[in-house]
Amino acid sequence: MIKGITAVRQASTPAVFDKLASFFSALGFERGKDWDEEQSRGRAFLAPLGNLEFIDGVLPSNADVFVEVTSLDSVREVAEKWLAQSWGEAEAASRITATADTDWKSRLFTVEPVPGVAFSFWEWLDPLQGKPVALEGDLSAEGLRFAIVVARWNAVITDRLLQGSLDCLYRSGAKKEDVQILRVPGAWEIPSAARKVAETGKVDAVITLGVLLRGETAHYEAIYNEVSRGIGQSQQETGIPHAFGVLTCETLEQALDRAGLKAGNKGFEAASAAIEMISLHRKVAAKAGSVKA
Ligand code: DLZ
Repeated sequence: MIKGITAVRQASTPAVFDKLASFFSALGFERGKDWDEEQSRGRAFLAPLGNLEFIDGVLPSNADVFVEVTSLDSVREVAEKWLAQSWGEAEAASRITATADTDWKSRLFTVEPVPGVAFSFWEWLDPLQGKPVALEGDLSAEGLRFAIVVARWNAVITDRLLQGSLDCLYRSGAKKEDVQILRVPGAWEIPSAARKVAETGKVDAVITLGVLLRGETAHYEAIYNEVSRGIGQSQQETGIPHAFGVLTCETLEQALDRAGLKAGNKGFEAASAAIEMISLHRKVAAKAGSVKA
């Protein structure tokens, strides 16, 4: 399963390393895991989305990292201020290009925080790109509290789902102390544990993980219906988002595919849905004037 892309850049000197870290911190990037060891130091900066693009044609700038932003002008202001402080007013101007339209309906400027290392920042002219305006949840889990209810039945698979959920939560900014894990015997017990923990009012979302295998489960349909109904009912009646990560498969092989092999990891997807739904609930409430998103 492909998990992410990391663009690694070697700083030519310790001073360049410090300058680059200072520049990206000033821009407000979310921080990743740093390290300081005898052989090397690392500073990590995260973005909600990453992709790798190969281009057959002319590049819009000499930068080899392009950062998509919203509010390009505000980003530019921060970059200019940082340049002026780091290099002085006179040199600052030579380290940043004018903001110009590109040929892909966006605006872009390029900045060289240190000589020979360039970054282009850009934003869409029409950020919605023709799509109707919609309220959508964000994918940051910073400061959010979660309960994961995971069934022990078919643990070889549910452990992988749990790993996927934790991976998503931590990489999205959740703190370890804000994630409770509740283990239950089987899928049948998930709704009751989910409801109990949701009712404590101490979690912002519940993630439910289990595996029902048709071949192994007598009254498979009846159990599945009751598990899904119970989780849905707990969600509706407590008002706390419940992500549904209960797999229903014909075979163990199919379940393994959905737990990190060929078909992604449904635990990861359920955690991501939980984060998004917390944010969406808050936005809807904020729009209605009751809570700050
Ligand atoms: C009993 C049972 C069976 C046959 N199959 C499954 C299954 O495929 N997946 C699962 O999560 N749990 C199964 N269980 C256990 C029930 O969910 C429940 O834990 C027990 O019946 C005890 O109430």
